[in-house]
Amino acid sequence: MNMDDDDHYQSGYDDHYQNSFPKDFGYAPFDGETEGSMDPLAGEQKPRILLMGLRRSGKSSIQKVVFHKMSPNETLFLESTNKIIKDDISNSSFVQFQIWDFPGQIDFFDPTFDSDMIFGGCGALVFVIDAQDDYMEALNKLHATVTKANKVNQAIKFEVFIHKVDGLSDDCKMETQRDIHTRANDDLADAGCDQIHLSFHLTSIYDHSIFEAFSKVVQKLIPQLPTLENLLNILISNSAIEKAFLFDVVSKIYIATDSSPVDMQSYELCCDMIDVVIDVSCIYGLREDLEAAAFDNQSSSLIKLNNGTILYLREVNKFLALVCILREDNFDRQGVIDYNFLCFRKAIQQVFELRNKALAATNMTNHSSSPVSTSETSNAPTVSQTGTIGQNGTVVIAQS
Ligand SMILES: Nc1nc2c(ncn2[C@@H]2O[C@H](COP(=O)(O)OP(=O)(O)OP(=O)(O)O)[C@@H](O)[C@H]2O)c(=O)[nH]1
Ligand SMILES: [Mg+2]
Repeated sequence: MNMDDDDHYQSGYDDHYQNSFPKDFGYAPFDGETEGSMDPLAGEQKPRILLMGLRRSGKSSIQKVVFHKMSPNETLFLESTNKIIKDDISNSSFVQFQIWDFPGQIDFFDPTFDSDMIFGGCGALVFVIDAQDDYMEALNKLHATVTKANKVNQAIKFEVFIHKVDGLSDDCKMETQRDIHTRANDDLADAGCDQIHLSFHLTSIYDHSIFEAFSKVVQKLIPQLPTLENLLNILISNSAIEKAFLFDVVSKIYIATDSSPVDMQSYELCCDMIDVVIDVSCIYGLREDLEAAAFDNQSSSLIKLNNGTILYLREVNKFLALVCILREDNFDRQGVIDYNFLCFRKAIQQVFELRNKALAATNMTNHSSSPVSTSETSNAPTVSQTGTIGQNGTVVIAQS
């Protein structure tokens, strides 16, 4: 690459960096006017994730860091939120939802607080607790929030983020989690609400834990998750891959992984790989076409680590990338892996097609504001161990 013109290079880099993705790739701000657009999940129908918790617990920071690429240090300058901020996350066909960021001081007993409307279409409620602060008040608020929300909508998934754990030692993290877990569940049991299930996550915006936790929250809202996991399991077992993640490239949320346990280091490695690929692509990609995606159907990358491990990234569609971790010895037969990947990609496309067809059909026949249809799960291709996909075409994965 010719780097003779430093200024040009620099400004090109900045432009590119800031526009890492084509406009329709990023997350557009919610304008509340999505009805009537071509988006099959337009307007009310997108499931909602609510971010609640006391003031200064870190709600807006989480939303900005995960979905708007804000650097953690910049969150120091965020102002307190004084009204509900609705953010439409429409980057991927699988990850389509709205995030509602609430002000810390929201009062459920205020007559203007319409709990039916707010909790009605809600898929998940993320309650953020500042672990560096005294959390007794936060636990009271958590209890009040969860019981109120559960009365309105029993389908809500409750996710408690024990947040800002970057300031705590490992022992302290565990102790805090245990304490919060016990107290929150005891409060629910005392109130006779044992049926409410809370999931707990230790999070911080200063490492990958917040992305990991959000991945798990989002995965619970994806009806096709079992199909995706099944496809990943088939792919890795037939290709001698150790671990595979299906990533939403913009947010670095993984929307599915195979069923082997996730270790944080592997996830971080894969996140870092996506950053490297996007950055290199921004710098060295075709500059004359700034709108060209830093991530497109040509995107693929292979990184060899000095411990005999390989990271392998392939584009699955406009929004999704498959990132695999495998041993170098097993990469000898790259042809088989690549063939299997193509089968995997085809299967994913079929899942998308079915989903879009089901949504389009629902939209044609029904304009009511029912929550996102899960009817496609019944139509979704079923995957058997041989890798055959339903009646919509056969995908046979080769044995490595
Ligand atoms: N150490 C640490 N600080 C954090 C973390 N997340 C957020 N913060 C800081 O917490 C402060 C409050 O963050 P906000 O995101 O504004 O909190 P909020 O919950 O939206 O507050 P309100 O809008 O007033 O309800 C900011 O100074 C952030 O930098 C974290 O993971 N670790
Ligand atoms: Mg805020």
